[in-house]
Amino acid sequence: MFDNLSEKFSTAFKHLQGKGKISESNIEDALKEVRTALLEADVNFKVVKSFIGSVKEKALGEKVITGVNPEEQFIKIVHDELAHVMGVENEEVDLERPGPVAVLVVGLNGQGKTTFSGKLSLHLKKKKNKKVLLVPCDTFRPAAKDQLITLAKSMEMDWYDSDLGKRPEEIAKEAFEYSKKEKYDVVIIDTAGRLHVDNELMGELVNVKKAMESVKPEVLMVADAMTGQEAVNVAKTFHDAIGLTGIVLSKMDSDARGGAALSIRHVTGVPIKYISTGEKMKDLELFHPDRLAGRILDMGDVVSLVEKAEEAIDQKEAENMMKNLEKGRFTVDDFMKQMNMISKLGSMSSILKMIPGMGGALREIGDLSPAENEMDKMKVIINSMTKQERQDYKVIKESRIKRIATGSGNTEAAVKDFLAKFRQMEGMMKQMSAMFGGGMPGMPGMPGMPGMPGMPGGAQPGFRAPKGAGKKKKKGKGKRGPWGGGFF
Ligand SMILES: Nc1nc2c(ncn2[C@@H]2O[C@H](COP(=O)(O)OP(=O)(O)O)[C@@H](O)[C@H]2O)c(=O)[nH]1
Ligand SMILES: [Mg+2]
Repeated sequence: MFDNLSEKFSTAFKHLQGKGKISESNIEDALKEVRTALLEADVNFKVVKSFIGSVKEKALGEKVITGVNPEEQFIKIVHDELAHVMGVENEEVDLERPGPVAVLVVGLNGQGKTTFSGKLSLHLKKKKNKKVLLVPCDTFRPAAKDQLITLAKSMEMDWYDSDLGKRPEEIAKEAFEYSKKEKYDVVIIDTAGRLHVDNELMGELVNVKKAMESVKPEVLMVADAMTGQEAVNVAKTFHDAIGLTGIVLSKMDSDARGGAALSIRHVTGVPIKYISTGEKMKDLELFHPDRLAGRILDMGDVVSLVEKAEEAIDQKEAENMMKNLEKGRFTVDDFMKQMNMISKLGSMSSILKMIPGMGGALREIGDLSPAENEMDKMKVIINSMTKQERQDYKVIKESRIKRIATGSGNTEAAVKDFLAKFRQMEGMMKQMSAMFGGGMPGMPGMPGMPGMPGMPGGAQPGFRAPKGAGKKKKKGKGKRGPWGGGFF
């Protein structure tokens, strides 16, 4: 996400390194590079112009704060301005009204409407405790109905058996009546798209919207973030024709240049409500402009990381592991559980990018897939071990090594290599648990992982955490989170 932009910004900020204070002449070069970076990221030129104007005004108007160097000050101003152009904090679908709440999901073909409809249903059911009905309403591409139903079934979500022979507005109305009768809280209607904006599509959507008018539907447009300003233009057309209440940026996991995220709100006036970050149903995030600004500037996004960790990590499992560790025990089973927890958080690079300063380090390292492959290889080896072996790897001698190698499709050398690495890890865990008197949180480092960067030594000089980072309130889960510094 935003890799190019991050890189360009970090070069721009270097212009202010070692300067005593911000002045008109010394921010000139930095501003020029920020401007180029934004334009290259396909940000709308009007947005760029107003962005640069505000940053300049604020930078020159800033009081000299002792102890804060100009580079840090400038980064902070750019950060706040980025958050500002992306819009308001975390507006979600409005659920505070008498239901059922109707949500129309609109957009062109292939943008991620059906996927988002599924994701939103899961989010509202799991996080908001809502009874949700999914309604296929794409009469243009009938296969979309099966796609939505398959998703619904995989999540045990209710769906409406739409009659695709009817007109979309009829389907929407019928489904809504049904949801009233069955006391649903939210009805998500997955509408049809087209390859391009055309009158037929707009007419169809206007009719669906009209049919729902009395219940003031939420109208969310899904826009592929990779398409940059094109997405912005489409959003504007949709908004003018049917009136949007929110935008969903999809495919933010791909190499989005940033143009859509940074322009769409400014140009259309419609708030971004969600971002879609992958093909899986759980890959949905609420829109937090300040956190996204932090990610763009390589400040990481520790708050989101902690939230993800809290969701993915089984508290009980983590506590058991802690108890083992306090006794100085670290088994292959524990290691496997840790690797599984990490995998649940997402790809390694996506996790690392949320850590302040790691974006830069990642760019230097490049591909992290060797480390991920290594983890997968280890898992296969562990899966070929018996329960006893996982509890006490020391029983593994020559004949067992042979068996594990054959079972996992590896060479004996690979199994031995794994055991050697594990022994090293075990030693480290013991050392750490002694050092911290057992108070050390979960994740061990993984020695010998190829391509694994070290601690955020690659942090940018003069880095400052964004305001509010790490201020997250404790959720009463005990003082010592299951999640700790070790792995990173
Ligand atoms: N990587 C990625 N792929 C996505 C995301 N959202 C949707 N897709 C993929 O994009 C394709 C089109 O999505 P779909 O929901 O069918 O689009 P629709 O035509 O607008 O309903 C599918 O292959 C999805 O798996 C996302 O956030 N990230
Ligand atoms: Mg679809």
